[in-house]
Formats: sequence, structure tokens, C-alpha cells
Amino acid sequence: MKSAFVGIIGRPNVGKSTLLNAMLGEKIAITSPKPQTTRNAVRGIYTRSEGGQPVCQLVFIDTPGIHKPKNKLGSYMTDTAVATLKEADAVLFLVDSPYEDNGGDALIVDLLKKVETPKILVINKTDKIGPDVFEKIYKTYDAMGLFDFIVGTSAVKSVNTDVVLAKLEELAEEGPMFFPPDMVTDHPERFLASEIIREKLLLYLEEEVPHGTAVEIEKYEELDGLTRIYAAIYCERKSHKGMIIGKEGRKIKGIGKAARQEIEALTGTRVYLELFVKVKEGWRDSSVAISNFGYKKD
Ligand SMILES: Nc1nc2c(ncn2[C@@H]2O[C@H](COP(=O)(O)OP(=O)(O)OP(=O)(O)O)[C@@H](O)[C@H]2O)c(=O)[nH]1
Ligand SMILES: [Mg+2]
Repeated sequence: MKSAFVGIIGRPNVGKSTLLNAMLGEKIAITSPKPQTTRNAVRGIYTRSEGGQPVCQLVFIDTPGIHKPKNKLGSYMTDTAVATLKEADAVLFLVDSPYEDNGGDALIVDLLKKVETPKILVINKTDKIGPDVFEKIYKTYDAMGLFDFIVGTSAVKSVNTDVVLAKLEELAEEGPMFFPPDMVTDHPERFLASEIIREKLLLYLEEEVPHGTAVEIEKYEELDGLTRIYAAIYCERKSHKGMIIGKEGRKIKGIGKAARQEIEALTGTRVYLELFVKVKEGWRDSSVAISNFGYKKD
């Protein structure tokens, strides 16, 4: 039996969460076209069996994109990603554009130089970047001599996700099974539901508004095939509250409907979802508030 903890790191929006979901064949982590979607370390578990017997377990830790923080939440997010680097047995470093001196990727490369763990460079979005750019990226990183393996992937098209998994299995060492073989994540449904709501906020709202939201599940109960969820959406300004609710409540209705459908698929139950909006000014710079919203070390 082989096992390993695998950190997935990179700048915001390079496709870390999409790649995790593609490798697992299930959606565990939320994704969006907006940077800074992931806020916590999100664990996803991949177990490969042969003849009904588990032979390899990879515990992935998807992390927030590493960026220059503008508030305490941002610092928490970047700290979470950097801490994962130290805990992981192997690292997947995702990029989607050419290396630039003094750029965001350069900062991550410096961090990677300080850890001994095996490192795989994943050049993601190959469906979009074209062969010339791919070659440029490949050559620069290859010349660093820092990576055990370099691979191009398209997370949205599930191209080469099997190659990444096979390489990680090769790099993994003998170790115990950490989780039951059929488990895909150890996060409770309640957390996944709050993340799904947050994903819809990112999809339905523009600019700074969704980044200033947090979702708090106030009640979560399942009875006779019906899950009742009461969730508060916190935002940073009164004007944002109006935008979240929308004209005649249309915006929040759309958000609620999309979230409900996905939570129904997740739980396999019918879902009653009630959303309400509250204002907590400047919460992203309050240590107490960010910790209360669950942005803290486990
Ligand atoms: N074309 C293309 N788009 C991709 C690919 N992988 C991810 N994306 C898109 O890139 C955007 C960001 O994806 P995420 O998975 O949320 O990125 P992330 O790195 O987890 O971002 P943060 O959580 O903000 O750090 C989404 O719109 C994805 O659909 C890919 O292989 N090709
Ligand atoms: Mg993410």
C-alpha cells in the first residue's frame, strides 16, 4: 500500500480546484472564472484499487491561490497555501502562463526551492495556450532543474489527469490508508453546501461584491429525505446587500435555485434552502470575523 498527501498550489485562477475535481471524477471543490475562489485547504481523496484491494491512496489538499494579500482574509488564504507546502509529501505546482521574473510564480518558485518534497509542474489550460506558449513555459521551468516531472494538462477536458495520478503514485512511498477507500472528501456536507452557495455568489455577482461575501450555515437538518438549510450571506456593505438581493429579489432567487439544485445532487435528498443577507462591515479585516466564518486552522 502506498499513500501520500499532495499539495496543489499556484497563483489564483490557474485551475487548481478544477484539476482536483477532474482527478477525482467528482466535484469536491468549487471553481469559478474569478480569482481567489478557494479560501480554505480543501481535501479530496483518491484511492486506486486492484482486484478490490486498495493499492494507493492520494490525499489532495487544494489550496487558495497565492497572491499579495490586501486584507486579513487574503493573508489567511496565502498562509494556508504556504503551510500546506510544508505538510505535503508531494507538490503539484500549477501554472497557466509563461514565467516572469518578480511575478507571482517567481514567488512560489522561491518557496518551492525551500522544500525537499517531490515536485510536479503542471502546465494547465493546454486547450487554450497553444504549443508555442507551452514550449516557452516548459523550457523555462525545465531549466530550473527543480521539478521531478513536467506535464501539460487540460483540467476542463480531463486531458492528462491520468498521467498526473500515475506519476504521483510512482512518487508515493509505502504508507497507511488514511481514509476508507470509498471516501472522496472528509469535509462534512454542511461545509460543502456553504461552498456551493459561495460558488453561486461568485458566478452571479460582479467585481468586488462576491469577494466580500461569506456564507454561514445557521441551521442544517435532514429529516425524511428533506434537508432544510438556513444560510446567512454576509456582505461588506449595505449597497452590496441590495445587489445580492437584486430587483424584486430576482438575484438571490437565482442564486438560491442554482445552489439548491446542486446541494440536492450532493445530498441525494430534496433541499429546502433559505438564504438571507446580512451586513458585516469590513469583516475581511477582522480576525474574529474571519475565524468565526471558518477561516482558521483546523
Ligand atoms: N480553458 C481552460 N480553462 C480552465 C482549465 N482549468 C480551469 N479552467 C478555468 O479557469 C477558471 C479558474 O479555475 P479554478 O479551478 O477555480 O482555479 P483555481 O486555481 O482553483 O483558483 P483559486 O481558487 O481562485 O486559486 C475557471 O473558469 C475554470 O473553468 C483548463 O484546463 N482549460
Ligand atoms: Mg480554487
